Amino acid sequence: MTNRRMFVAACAAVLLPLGAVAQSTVTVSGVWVRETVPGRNVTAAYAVVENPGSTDLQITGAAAEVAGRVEMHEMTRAGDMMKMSPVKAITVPAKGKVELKPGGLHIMLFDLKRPLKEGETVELTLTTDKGATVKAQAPVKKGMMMQ
Ligand SMILES: [Cu+2]
Repeated sequence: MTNRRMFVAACAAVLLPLGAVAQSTVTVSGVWVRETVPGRNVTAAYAVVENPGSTDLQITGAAAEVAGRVEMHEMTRAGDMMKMSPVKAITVPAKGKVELKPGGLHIMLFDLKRPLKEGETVELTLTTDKGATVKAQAPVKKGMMMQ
């Protein structure tokens, strides 16, 4: 009898966190941060954000230890020019993904506390509208100039 009760308790402990994850969080892969240009304390971060759950989620916040201020941006074409503007939230569709990439949606890091060099790693934190927080270790890489 004692054994059976312990088994049930162990199952409950494993199942509860998994259920919560499936509903409220996103997974982040392919994350990277662009190496800073000398003299500039601004850069951008990119990632693929997937939503394994069955309801749409929104990324409503982004933060980085190295940046004083972080915004989510989108690039849009205005005639021959690309222009970027802040967005309040990025929707990640249920069972789908959003790609944050050069020339599209991206995360902008302002007021960097130090220059970022290829080879180091920066911690990024994303927050969803359901209150989940996802941390990712983003390697710093050289990239094209286009943000
Ligand atoms: Cu930007």
